[in-house]
Amino acid sequence: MLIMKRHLAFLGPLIGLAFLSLLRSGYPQQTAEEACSVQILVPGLKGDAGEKGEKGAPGRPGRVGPTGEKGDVGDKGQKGSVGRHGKIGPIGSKGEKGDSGDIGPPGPNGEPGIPCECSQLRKAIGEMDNQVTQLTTELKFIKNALPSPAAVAGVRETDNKIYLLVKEEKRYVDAQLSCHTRGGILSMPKDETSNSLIASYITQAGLTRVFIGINDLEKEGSFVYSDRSPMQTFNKWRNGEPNNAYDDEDCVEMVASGGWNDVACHITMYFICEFDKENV
Ligand code: GN1
Ligand code: CA
Ligand code: CA
Repeated sequence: MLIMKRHLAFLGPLIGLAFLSLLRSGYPQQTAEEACSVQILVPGLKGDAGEKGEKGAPGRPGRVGPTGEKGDVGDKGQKGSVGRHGKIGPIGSKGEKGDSGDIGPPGPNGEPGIPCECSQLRKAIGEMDNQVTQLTTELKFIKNALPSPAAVAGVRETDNKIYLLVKEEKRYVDAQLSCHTRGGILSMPKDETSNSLIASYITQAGLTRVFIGINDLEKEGSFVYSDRSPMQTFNKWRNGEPNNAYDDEDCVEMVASGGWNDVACHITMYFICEFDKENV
């Protein structure tokens, strides 16, 4: 077979092709002697058409076609499932203060204290008791042995009030302050009895006028007593008063006759304080 192939190469491709064709078409194999002899091989007649072959394997996918036209918008899809929780938001502003809580239970008992030295305290209390007893006795003497406390102190009194003439020239506000310091208030004649008593007090002292506790400092023309109670129907205004003269009269004086007159608060004069007997 090796020898045959060498001869075929020598005779040229045409002969080789013809020989191959014979081999494939089923001709009997030649011997070495036959192959060496000079022969011209020519193609035979075209055979009959063979039977239709079996269906071949599917071809390769074709090339990607051009982009088609945009279709109509489809129907709305179904609602998706709930998404994941979002990130925690920023801290909110401080809320309003809440109501107070209930009162808690009582705490535990404290440590026992150091025993006190009571004898000194008992002694001091005993001394004070003695002083109170002595003072009570003296006060009883003053109240009972003399005609009246008014006679002692130069004051005037009604059933429930005591009036004190203070012979210090002061402006209205300072007079009021002075009465407060003494535990009283600038006198407030709220009825005929008290007004008459104050008037006689002024006369007996040889005076012409004193400050009393009436003013319209807060609202012009709206007179109130020094305890801020509004003036009632009772009044003792002199004829033509109150006139708020010079647009500057917001305090009130009582003259010896018992009449009232509004005057400037910055002028100075004596004044009369009154005290509740309950508080004396
Ligand atoms: C006094 O200063 P004169 O006479 O104008 C008084 C007034 C009276 C007035 C009555 C400081 O004013 O308050 O309304 O008399 N002023 C003083 O005529 O006393
Ligand atoms: Ca006035
Ligand atoms: Ca006046």
